[in-house]
Amino acid sequence: MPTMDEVSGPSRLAEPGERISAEELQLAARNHGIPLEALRYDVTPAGLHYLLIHYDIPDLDAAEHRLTVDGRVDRPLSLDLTDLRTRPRVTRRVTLECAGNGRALLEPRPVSQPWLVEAVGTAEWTGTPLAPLLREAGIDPEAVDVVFTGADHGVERGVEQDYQRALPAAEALREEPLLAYEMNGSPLLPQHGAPLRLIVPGWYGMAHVKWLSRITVLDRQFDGFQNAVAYRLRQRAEEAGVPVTRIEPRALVRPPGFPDFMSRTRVLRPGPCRLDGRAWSGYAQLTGVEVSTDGGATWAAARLAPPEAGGGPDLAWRRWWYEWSATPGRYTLSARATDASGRCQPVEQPWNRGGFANNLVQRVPVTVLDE
Ligand SMILES: Nc1nc2c(c(=O)[nH]1)N[C@H]1C(S)=C(S)[C@@H](COP(=O)(O)O)O[C@H]1N2
Ligand SMILES: [Mo]
Repeated sequence: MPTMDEVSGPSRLAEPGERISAEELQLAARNHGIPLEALRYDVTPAGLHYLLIHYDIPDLDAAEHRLTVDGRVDRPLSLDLTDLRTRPRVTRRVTLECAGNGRALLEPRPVSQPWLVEAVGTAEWTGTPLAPLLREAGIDPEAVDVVFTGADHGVERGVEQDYQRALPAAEALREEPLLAYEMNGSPLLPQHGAPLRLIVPGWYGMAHVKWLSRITVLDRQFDGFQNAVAYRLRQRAEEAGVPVTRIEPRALVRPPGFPDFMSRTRVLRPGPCRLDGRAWSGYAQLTGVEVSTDGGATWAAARLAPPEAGGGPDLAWRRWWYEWSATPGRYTLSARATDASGRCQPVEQPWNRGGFANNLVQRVPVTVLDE
């Protein structure tokens, strides 16, 4: 009899010099990134926001959909979308970034969704705060983890599963997490989790469970695949590793000029050029963004748009800009962000086997023409 292991192999690293495969291309075509020119928008139009879907988009009917809250609670709940929509409504601007962003640039390359730098987007998410709902259900004060289950189903490295991710109870009870039913003022699109998803501002994408159908409170640590096996930082396959949590600081350059069709090398005419882009961190407020035009040899301070009131981490990206006077030649543009926790972006790759939480500085090759 065929087994799951035959259809679903273990994780692996590419051999030295091994190119991106048709399987990786198949994932990349399903899970597109933000076109970098869309860094021009404060809020990413929904169709330009990156996507990451492990299995299939499930077939859900918003009118029939129910959210169950169970496990270590005094009063289990079963709510439909109308119930959720009559609860307190808040909108938060939040930057989502996939934990695997930058993976395809690593050496050796973890074979998985081959992101370069484009697994990011910012949306206005509207929904109802999670914590009051957990308190209403009477969450056990001894709760350890809260598990969020999506309606999507698949097999990954031999393990058949619903997509499930747990948050530590203390994180689930913070005021930021939302049960979101709208993105940018419209009902969620199928690919972004319709009709209901979790938003955990400041955390990498894997925590923001889409197609949310169940919330289960546990008095122990969750040992499901996406927490215990995937999404851990480890150097060797045998290590337990440490969980992937919040978003490391990162800045991206909005590529200036115009692109060559094939290489996407940027072409510019000489003269004054305002470089700009976006920067964010899930840990703390940004303290600065610097720009390099020589591949990271020298850095100059960029201007940074003011933070949101409140002094917390930059849960939505901030615009930065820098006045460059472009003279003919070839350049490599980079930007790097530093936050108030002291985290910064490395110019040497921060490598781990899954290719997670890697915030290596971006490199944008630019040719400035003679005239
Ligand atoms: N149910 C479910 N939720 C999910 C996923 C998934 O495959 N299934 N992918 C996660 C990952 S890895 C990321 S990066 C984000 C991407 O959210 P987006 O597609 O809305 O940008 O969704 C997360 N939520
Ligand atoms: Mo992700």
